[in-house]
Amino acid sequence: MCHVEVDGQTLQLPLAGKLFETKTHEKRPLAVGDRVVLDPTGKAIDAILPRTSQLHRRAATEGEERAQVLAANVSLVFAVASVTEPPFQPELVDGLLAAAAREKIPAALVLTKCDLDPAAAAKWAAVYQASGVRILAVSTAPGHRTEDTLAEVGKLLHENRSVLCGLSGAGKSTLLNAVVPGVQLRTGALNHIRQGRHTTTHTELIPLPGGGHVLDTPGVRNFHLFCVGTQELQFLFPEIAALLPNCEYRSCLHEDEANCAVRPAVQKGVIPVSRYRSYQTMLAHAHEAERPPGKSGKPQPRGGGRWRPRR
Ligand SMILES: Nc1nc2c(ncn2[C@@H]2O[C@H](COP(=O)(O)OP(=O)(O)OP(=O)(O)O)[C@@H](O)[C@H]2O)c(=O)[nH]1
Ligand SMILES: [Mg+2]
Ligand SMILES: [Zn+2]
Repeated sequence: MCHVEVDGQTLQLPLAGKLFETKTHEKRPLAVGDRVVLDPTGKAIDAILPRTSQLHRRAATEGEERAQVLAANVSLVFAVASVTEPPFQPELVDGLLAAAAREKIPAALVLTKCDLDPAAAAKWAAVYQASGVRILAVSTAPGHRTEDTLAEVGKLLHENRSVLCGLSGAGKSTLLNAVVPGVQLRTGALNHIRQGRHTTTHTELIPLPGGGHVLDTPGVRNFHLFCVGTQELQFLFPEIAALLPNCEYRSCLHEDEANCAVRPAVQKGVIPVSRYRSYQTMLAHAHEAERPPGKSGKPQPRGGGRWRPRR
């Protein structure tokens, strides 16, 4: 059953059986944020309209590689990460930002809990300065509210159909409660989170009074790109791609090629080490996926052929 907004009312409707029969690379036929067509009776979902964008990751299941779409038809991705408690996880943030870049969805990095560690907030803001995303350092703690950046988040929320994504306990639901009057989402205590429990348990599309829609998602532990190509990857890291013209080889992947411009930039601190490490990890997986079938021992994407991102 799905919740479908029809003429301002939310109905609970089933999916037509045929939607489960089409074999695709996706884990589920429908994603939160999808636009659908109902059957003539108006009692079931008959078709899913093509998506304008989708935030998706490699599904965490064993066996065949599948894509899990976390949000469909979004115009802005908020990567929400606390600067401490839980600690900032660069690989998760970089995976999210890369997935957004791949779909050409603008992204913003929200650094939460700045009241707890202002120095860490400044450090991570500096790391992402050249990453091409807007950085918003916020605190929602009473007495420490960062009114200016919270107002910026509010403005972006009202202008977009956004998705908030990040680690459990990062403060996604708290952020929405703090900036959107009338929204009262359940938020979790930290001891809860330390035990690995999520507070938000399913993704919901919330219409905002004053315009815009937002998808609050349950925390994710990782964000790996689905079927990404080795040559495509650097273009998802703008500060790395910017140096490609200075590398000797146009096909340089900035691993151990001669006269690469990227590695010295990492050594000099021009490219943050954590960003380059994330790139390396993603590249290792992309190499693995590009190996011919049988040699890698890894499952190949369903349908054989290379999956291409939307343009
Ligand atoms: N000190 C401080 N604590 C915060 C801030 N933002 C959120 N928190 C706390 O962080 C905890 C987790 O917040 P949630 O909003 O439930 O986190 P979430 O990202 O929605 O977590 P999931 O729903 O499990 O994905 C709560 O105890 C919040 O009070 C902040 O700016 N400062
Ligand atoms: Mg939540
Ligand atoms: Zn290079």
